[in-house]
Amino acid sequence: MVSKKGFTKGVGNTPSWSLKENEVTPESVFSDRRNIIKALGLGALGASLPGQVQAGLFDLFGGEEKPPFAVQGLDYSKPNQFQIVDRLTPEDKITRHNNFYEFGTSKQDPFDNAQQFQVNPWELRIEGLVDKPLTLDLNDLTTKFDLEERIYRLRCVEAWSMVVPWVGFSLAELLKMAGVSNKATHVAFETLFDPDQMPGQRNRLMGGGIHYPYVEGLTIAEAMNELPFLAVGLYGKTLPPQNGAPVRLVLPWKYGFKSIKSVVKIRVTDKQPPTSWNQLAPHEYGFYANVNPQVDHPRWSQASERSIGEGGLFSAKRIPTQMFNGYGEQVADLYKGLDLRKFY
Ligand SMILES: Nc1nc2c(c(=O)[nH]1)N[C@H]1C(S)=C(S)[C@@H](COP(=O)(O)O)O[C@H]1N2
Ligand SMILES: [Mo]
Repeated sequence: MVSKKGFTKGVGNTPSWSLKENEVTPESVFSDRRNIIKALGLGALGASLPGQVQAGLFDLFGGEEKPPFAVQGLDYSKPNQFQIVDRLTPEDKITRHNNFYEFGTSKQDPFDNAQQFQVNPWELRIEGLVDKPLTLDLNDLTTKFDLEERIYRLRCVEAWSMVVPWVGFSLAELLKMAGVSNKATHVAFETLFDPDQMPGQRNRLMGGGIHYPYVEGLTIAEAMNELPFLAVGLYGKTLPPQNGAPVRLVLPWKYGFKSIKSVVKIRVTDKQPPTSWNQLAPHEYGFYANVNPQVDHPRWSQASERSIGEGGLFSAKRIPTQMFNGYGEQVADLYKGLDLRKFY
C-alpha cells in the first residue's frame, strides 16, 4: 500500500521515506498481499474487519510464525560506516514492550493492564484555529480516510528502538480537512483522561509523576510535514490498547514520547503548548525532542540504541543512532538556523 497522493519525492508514487514492503517481505508474499488488499478495498484493513477475518488475512500476509523480515534499501547514504539491515520488529515485541504510563511505568505494565480499555465510544476532536472543527468517532477513524501502511523506525529517548509497520493516515490530511487558519503556529495533542480506566492517572507513583492528561505538541510546520502519521493499526490489525488505541500519533524523527497515544483532542493554536515530559523534567526533555546522536541526554548517551528483538534472548544488538532517526531528508529543513543543542 503506497501513499496515494502528494508527497512524491521518491520514485513514482512511493515517497522517498518509505521502507518499501517489497524490501520487508519476500516478493511472493508482497504481491499476494497487495492483491488481497486491493480486492478488499483499503478501508477493509483494521477495525472494520471481524477478528477472524483479520487473523485469516494476516495468515495470507505471511503469518506470525515467520522470522522477522529483512528490510533493505533504507537510505544509509548519510555518513554511516555501518552497513545495517533493519528488520521489522516482531509483533510480540511491539505489543509487549511499551511505554504508556497511564497503565504503569514498567515495560510490561501496558500489556498487563490495558486489555480491558474501552475505545468505543470514542471522540477525537479537531478544534481551535480551524475553519471546520471536526469530531471523529471510532468508525470515522477507519472509514473517513484511505488507510495506508507505513513502516517507520521508532526511537525511544531511553535509547531503545523498533521498526514498526503502522496502519493509518497522515496528520496533514486531517488538518487540511479541518482547514488550518493562517494565525496558527502550533498544534496541541491530548490523551484521554479517564482515571477509572487508567490506573496510572489515579496513582501518582504508578503514573510516574506525570501530570495527566498526557499532552504533546508540534509546530504547525512540523504538523503539516508528510511524516506525522495517525495510526489506527499495527501489523495489519487493529491497534492494541497498549500501543495507544484507538488512534495515536507517530513522529518517526522524534523521540518516542512525542508520539502521544489514545488521542482525544487535536487543538490548532497560536502558542507553543505545554508537553508532559517537558513539564516533568525540562532540562532532560525539550519541546522539539528530535532524535540527535550528538546531543546526549544529561544521564546517558544518545549516540547508539538497543534494537529491541534483535541480538538474542539476553542481549540486544546495539546500532548507531542516526540524525533525525534517518529522516533528515524530510525534516532537516524545518530546523534550519536552529541551534539543536539549545532547542533539544
Ligand atoms: N499518552 C501517552 N502516550 C505515550 C506515552 C505515555 O506514557 N502516555 N509514552 C511515550 C513513549 S516514551 C514512547 S517510547 C512511545 C511508545 O510507543 P509503543 O509502546 O507503541 O512502542 O509512546 C509514547 N506515547
Ligand atoms: Mo519513550
